Amino acid sequence: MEQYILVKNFLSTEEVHHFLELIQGNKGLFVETLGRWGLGPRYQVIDGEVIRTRLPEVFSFGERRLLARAEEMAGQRLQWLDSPRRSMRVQRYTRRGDGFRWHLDGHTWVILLALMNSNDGQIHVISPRLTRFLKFLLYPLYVIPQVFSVFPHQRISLGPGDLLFMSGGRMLHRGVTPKEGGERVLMVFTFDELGKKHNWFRDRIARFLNY
Ligand SMILES: O=C(O)CCC(=O)C(=O)O
Ligand SMILES: [Fe+2]
Repeated sequence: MEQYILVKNFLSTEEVHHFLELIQGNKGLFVETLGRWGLGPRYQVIDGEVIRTRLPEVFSFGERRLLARAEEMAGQRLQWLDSPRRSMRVQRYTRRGDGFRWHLDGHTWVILLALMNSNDGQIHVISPRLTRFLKFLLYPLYVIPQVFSVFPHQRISLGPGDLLFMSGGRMLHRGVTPKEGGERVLMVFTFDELGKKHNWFRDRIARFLNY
């Protein structure tokens, strides 16, 4: 799989409504990230540990419907990211400028499942091939990640129910919110190759940066 797989309407309209209602009814669970002086992501998040205890339906949905599907799409055996906190998340972007700078995920694979996108939010991705060259610039250019935008990238919009599967660990990507008003809500599920050992160092960095 060279790029990514987009599955339109992976969730039915009823399922989308159901999850949205569940999440709206638990808005108090969202924690707002501060974006670490503009370097980290800015968004609202419910982390995987909270999902397990307070939104068990989202957790079991992931277990039931997504792991096998992700393996099929990746063409290999996978495991959930070995961090209960970061293996699943619900993410919400409501303000212009909310989102993620160009980055690589600490885990190899990710499913982004959109429930709502009324602010034209997008995910921008750079191909794995180009990423192989550019990733060496990621840390030297840490404070000016915008420079990656000059390289060719694809812009993906997910509508309610759409699923995006990609190798977020091998493709530079970012999430953008171009306008004020409306909101984008994603359920995020993360996977590694079967047998991959947890990298505590990367986890510490990710935790520091809030993603
Ligand atoms: O906002 C997005 O669409 C991208 C999210 C993302 O890259 C992540 O959660 O690691
Ligand atoms: Fe990411």
